[in-house]
Amino acid sequence: AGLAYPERLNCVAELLDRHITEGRGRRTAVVAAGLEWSYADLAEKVNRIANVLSRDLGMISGNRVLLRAGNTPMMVAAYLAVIKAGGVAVATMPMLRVGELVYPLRKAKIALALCDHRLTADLEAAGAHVPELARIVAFGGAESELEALMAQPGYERFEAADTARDDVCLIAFTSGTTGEPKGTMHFHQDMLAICDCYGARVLKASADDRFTGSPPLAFTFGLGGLVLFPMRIGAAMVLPEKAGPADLIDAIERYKVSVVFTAPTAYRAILDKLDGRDISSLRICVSAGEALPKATFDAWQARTGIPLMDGIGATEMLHIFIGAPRDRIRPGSTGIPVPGYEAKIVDEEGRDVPDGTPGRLAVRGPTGCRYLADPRQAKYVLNGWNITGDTYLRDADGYFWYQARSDDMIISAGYNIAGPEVEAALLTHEAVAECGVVGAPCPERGQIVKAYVVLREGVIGDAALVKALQEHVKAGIAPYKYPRAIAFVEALPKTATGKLQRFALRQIAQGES
Ligand code: 3UK
Repeated sequence: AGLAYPERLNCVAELLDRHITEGRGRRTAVVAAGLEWSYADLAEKVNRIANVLSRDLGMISGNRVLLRAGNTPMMVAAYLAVIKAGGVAVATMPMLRVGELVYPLRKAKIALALCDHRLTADLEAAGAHVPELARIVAFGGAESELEALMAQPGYERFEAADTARDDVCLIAFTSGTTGEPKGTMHFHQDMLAICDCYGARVLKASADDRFTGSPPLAFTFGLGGLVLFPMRIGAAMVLPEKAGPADLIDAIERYKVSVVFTAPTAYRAILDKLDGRDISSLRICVSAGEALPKATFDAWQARTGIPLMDGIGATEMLHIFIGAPRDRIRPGSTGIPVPGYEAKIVDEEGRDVPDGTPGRLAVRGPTGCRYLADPRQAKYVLNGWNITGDTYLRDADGYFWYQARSDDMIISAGYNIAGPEVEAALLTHEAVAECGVVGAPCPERGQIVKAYVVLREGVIGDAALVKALQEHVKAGIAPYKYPRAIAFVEALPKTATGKLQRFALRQIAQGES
C-alpha cells in the first residue's frame, strides 16, 4: 500500500504529538464516565507518565513494562507513555487471575508493572512467584502512587525516545485457546501500518467520528479499534467502564458514538436490547474475533440499516487483514484482503489450491507473526506466509469464506463438517440465543456433530425442540451436517476475549460419550 516510514520512528509522536504541533490539541481524544480529555490533555498525561518511567522508575529504551487495567483513560495514557519512552508495552487482560499472570510475567521477564489500583492484589500475588518483578506502581485512584509522581514540576514535557521503525513496542499475548499463550512482538511501524491499511482503506472513518467497543485494550482488536484508529485521524475514543451489551448501548446513545468495534455475539445481544433506544448516531460497525453468520448480518441490517463489516484479524497479525469496505460487502463472506496484504489458500504442503476448494488460510503483509522466544514460530510462518490456523475457501471473485479453525473441523462418517456452518444454521432458529458445535466421539462414525445450545429467555428445551432444531438445520444446509446430538446449556465456555472455546466443548463432549 506504498507504506514508507522513516527509519527513525516513534509511533506515539505520529499518533499523538502530531495533533498538538499541527493545531488539533483542543479536539476531544478520550471520553469516559465523567471525564473528557482533549488531545492536549492526553499528551500531557502521557508526558508525565513517560517522565515518571524514565526519571523515577529507571526505565530505559527496550525495557518491558507490564500494564494491567480495564479500558480506562489512564490505561490508554500508560500504554502510550511506555511506548513514547522507548519501552515495550506488555498489556494483560484485567480478568486474568494470579495463575494466568505468572506466565506473561516470566516469559516477558517483567521487572516493572503499572497497574490499576483496583487490580493490584492478583498481580502482587503473582509477583511473589517472579523474583524479577521489582516494582508495581498503582494508578487510577485518588491516592495512587503514579498520579503522585506525575505531579512533579517539569514533567509536562517529554521528548519521544529516538526509536527505530522496527524496534519492538508491543508484546501482545494470544488468549491461548490451546496450550500456553504466545507473546507476539510488534514494531512501531506496525502500529501505523494497520491504521494506514485497514483504517484508511477499509474502515474509512473521519476525524469527527467517535469510536467505542467492547474488546479489552490488552487485546490487539481493542487497541487498534479503540485507540490507534481514532488517534491516527484525530478522532475521539469513548471508553465505557464495563462493556456488556447494555453498557455499549448506553455509551452509543449518551455520547453519540458513530463507530463500534465488537464481536458477533455482542451484536446479537445488542439487538435483543434495542427497544426504545436511540442508536441513530451509528454509521460504521465492525465485527471480528469470530465468524459473522449471515443471519446476524441480516438481522443487524434489518434493524439498524447498517451493513456489519466483518473482518478477520489475529494477535499474530496485529489487526484485521481480510475485510471488505462498506460498499463491497458480501454477506456471509469475511471479505477481500485489506490493501497491503495478500491472502491465499494452500494445502497441507503449502501448495496453492484451486478457487472453491477449502484449505489453509495463508497471509502476508506489512505486519506479521514474531513470537517471543517460541518454537511455535516455525509452524505459524512458512516461507514468509502466516498460517493462521483457519480453514477458508476463496471464490472465483476473490472473496474469502470462513469454514472453521483447522483443528475444529469435524470428520463424521468420512464427511468434513465445519462446526461454524452448523452454528450459523442453528442461529437462524428463533429459539437459539447462542450455540457451539463440535465433534463428539462415536464408535460408528468416528465423530458425530454435537450442538450445545443456549436458548432464548423463556424457551423450554425438550425433546420436541431437539427434533425441531434438527429439522431446521436439515432444511437450511446439507442434511448430513445436522447435529445428531443437542444439549441445552445455560452458558458456553468463553476465552477472556469472548471467543467460544470449542476445545473445552470438545472435552465436555468427550466426557459425556
Ligand atoms: C478467529 C475470525 C472468522 C480466527 C483479532 C481482529 O481475533 C483476533 O485475534 P485472536 O488472536 O484470534 C485470531 C483467530 O480468531 N477470527 C478472528 N476474526 C474472525 N474467524 N471470522 C472473523 N471475522 O480463527 C483467527 O485466526 O484472538 C481480531 C483484530 C485483532 C485481533 N487480534
